Amino acid sequence: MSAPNSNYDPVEVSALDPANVDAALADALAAVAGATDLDDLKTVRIAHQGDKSPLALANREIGALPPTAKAEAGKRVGQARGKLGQAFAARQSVLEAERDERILVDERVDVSVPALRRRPGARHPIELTAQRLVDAFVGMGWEVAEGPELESEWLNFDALNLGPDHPARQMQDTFFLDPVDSGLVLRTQTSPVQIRTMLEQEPPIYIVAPGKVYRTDDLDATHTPVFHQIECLAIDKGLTMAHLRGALDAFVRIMFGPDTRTRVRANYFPFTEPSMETDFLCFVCHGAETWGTAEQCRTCGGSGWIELGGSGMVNRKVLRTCGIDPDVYSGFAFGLGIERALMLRHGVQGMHEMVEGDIRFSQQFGMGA
Ligand code: FA5
Repeated sequence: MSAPNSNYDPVEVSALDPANVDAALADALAAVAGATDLDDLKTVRIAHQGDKSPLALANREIGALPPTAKAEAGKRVGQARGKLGQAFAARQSVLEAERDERILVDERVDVSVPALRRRPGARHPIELTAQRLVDAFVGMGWEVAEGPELESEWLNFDALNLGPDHPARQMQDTFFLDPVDSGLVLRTQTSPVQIRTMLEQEPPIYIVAPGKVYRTDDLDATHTPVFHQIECLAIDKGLTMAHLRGALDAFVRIMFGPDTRTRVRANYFPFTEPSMETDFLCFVCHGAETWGTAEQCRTCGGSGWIELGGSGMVNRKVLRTCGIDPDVYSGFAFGLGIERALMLRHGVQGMHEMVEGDIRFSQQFGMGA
């Protein structure tokens, strides 16, 4: 191995030649000045400051010089690299400022442009009405009960004293499920929730059960094939028709206001005995008998009373089916259609409006945006 060359003159090493160093610096400074954006500057940096750049190569040559030559060559190359570093830093801040300026322009948000308003949905008045009724009963200590919409025929009919040959089974037009012997139906009423509850719980029982029900009715002003009912059931010792009247009155007052009056008339439901139909005093004409007159009330048809729903004392047969001794316990139940109640309460002209799902319908009741 040979010793370092003590006569070495940096001018003889072409990379360290002052003219070449100056030229390399001039090239680099020109490239820095010509960089138009930060990506460009990055490429220039690799070419003129990277390991293979002329100034980096010159710098490497210094190590091989004799000590006497190192200082001068080192100063020359060092100064060139320093100037280049400063040029890079200065160009970088200029290009960064330009980029920030451009972003501010490109991504400018015009706050004066009217916003595209996405209107939120609204809860349907039927749902809110059901909720209001449920809340009222929960406030009196009753519990909420639920059942499936796909129900067994036995619970929807048989257990409610509507055997297969019972003529009243035809009262409710039913959607049966394929195959017909599956024994499943879309429930036609919320009354099977009564049976489910009585089979599962010991009395005393006080439940309220809102839910969706299905019948093969055509859509018209007062019918829809999918509608909602709310069912109430109370089983306890010593319950009588008076308790049923009291519960119904409370129910009606909450729903239709404190001055609403009810009346009951005889009716027939296989699962209640005796059974009643409950009417409430028309909230528009307040019971005026306007039938056949020029002022006939459109809401109640002039009778002065509006049909609310079915009710009655729970049939002893139904109690026995559910394992409850009818000599110890008695109970009452009632069920009404929520659409009808809403229609009558708010003067809604027909069922169509309720099922169309137009948010403007809900907005009439102050619901939604
Ligand atoms: C029943 O469904 C009984 N389960 C109610 C009952 C419960 C009686 C507990 C006794 C004890 P009904 O078939 O009458 O009864 O229906 C009750 C209410 O549902 C009706 O008063 C009416 O308000 C509503 N309703 C019935 N059919 C429709 C329909 N197609 N569209 C909208 N509402 C309906």
